[in-house]
Amino acid sequence: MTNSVRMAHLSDIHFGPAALAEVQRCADAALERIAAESPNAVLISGDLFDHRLDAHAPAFRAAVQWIQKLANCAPVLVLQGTFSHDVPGTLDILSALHARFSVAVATEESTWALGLRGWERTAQPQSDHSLAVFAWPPINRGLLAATGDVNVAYRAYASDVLQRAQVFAAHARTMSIPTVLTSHGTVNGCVTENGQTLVSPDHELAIGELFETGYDVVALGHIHKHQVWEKEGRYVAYAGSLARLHSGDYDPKGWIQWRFDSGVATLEFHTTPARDMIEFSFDGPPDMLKLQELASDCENAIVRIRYTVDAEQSGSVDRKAISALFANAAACKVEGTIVPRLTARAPHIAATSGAPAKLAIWADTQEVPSSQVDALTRCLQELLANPSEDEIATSILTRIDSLTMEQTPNETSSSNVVGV
Ligand SMILES: [Mn+2]
Repeated sequence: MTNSVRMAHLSDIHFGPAALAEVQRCADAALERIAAESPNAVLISGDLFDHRLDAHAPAFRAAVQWIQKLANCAPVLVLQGTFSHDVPGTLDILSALHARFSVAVATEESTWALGLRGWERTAQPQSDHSLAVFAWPPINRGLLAATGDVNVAYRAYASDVLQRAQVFAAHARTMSIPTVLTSHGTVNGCVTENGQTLVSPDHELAIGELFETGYDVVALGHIHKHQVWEKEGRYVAYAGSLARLHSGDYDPKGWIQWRFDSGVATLEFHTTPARDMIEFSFDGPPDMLKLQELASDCENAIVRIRYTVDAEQSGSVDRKAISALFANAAACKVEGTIVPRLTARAPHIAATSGAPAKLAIWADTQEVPSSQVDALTRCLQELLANPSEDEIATSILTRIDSLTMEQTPNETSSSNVVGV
């Protein structure tokens, strides 16, 4: 084995018709850099495709040609991604590609080692191997749910896989071969490209468990935000998507170059020329002249325009006209927030705090006689002093009772009146 090994780790390419120009530009930029750097191996940790594609679709051909060019630089290992993206069976064609090096496809749990002729599927790495990889692609969770709770079944399955992975890494380590665990799933506590933190015990991967497997590097796909965890010189990392695929994603896009020097792993993040994510924010209706001016710099960018207006102004915002200004952008999202207008019949009373002060202002404006103001103030103080509704109710009832008893005898209650 050699003392220094370099592996390019790319992920979530998403070749498909929707963003093909963007994906192609970023994929070509990565390819150019990889050709120049000449790493010992290339790993793609899932989601090469965006969805089911026909063999004659331009996006399918673009993906296959790109993989072939990568395989002219170094041996390529492609991991199965999410089933809705890498539809089962689609990746198999890649292993038939003719290139300087071979393309290996991992669609099931499998162990690989990098030899002189490229990736070899092997139960145990040998001393002439320079890198050992445990591939753990997604599985169909539905198949685990035959009996009982699917999440409980999944945890038991995952624990078995990680145990096998641990044994494989331990063996490689006895021969000082660098180890990589690659998977495609969600790490509990990771952050998405929209800045949302995903927390649930039902996510496929737990960061602590991944570190416990003892791999130098856990190279992940699925989450499009590039992020890295480090513990005692070992790493768990998402390469992130190669291109900017969604609105709200402000992060640099790219791929990781891993380097293993005499048992020490290091990483370098290489960015791709992903399109810009540009946001304009207005407090009030968007300034159309300003937007017209700004639109010329937004060609091919993902544009987000946010504004906050009150209910009366909302009708004056022409969202279609705003979108039309950004017709050259890759996407234009217009998001308006309407603030409901609070109406107060007596704004000076509404603006004053405390019921007694409000009462005083009201009495003043209504020219209420001072004796009545005093009585009302006393009532109010009494109400405010009473801690419970029950006490208020009891005191009112007591007062009604005493009023009834003070009734004069000639006052007759209506029930005693008989009509003739
Ligand atoms: Mn993906």
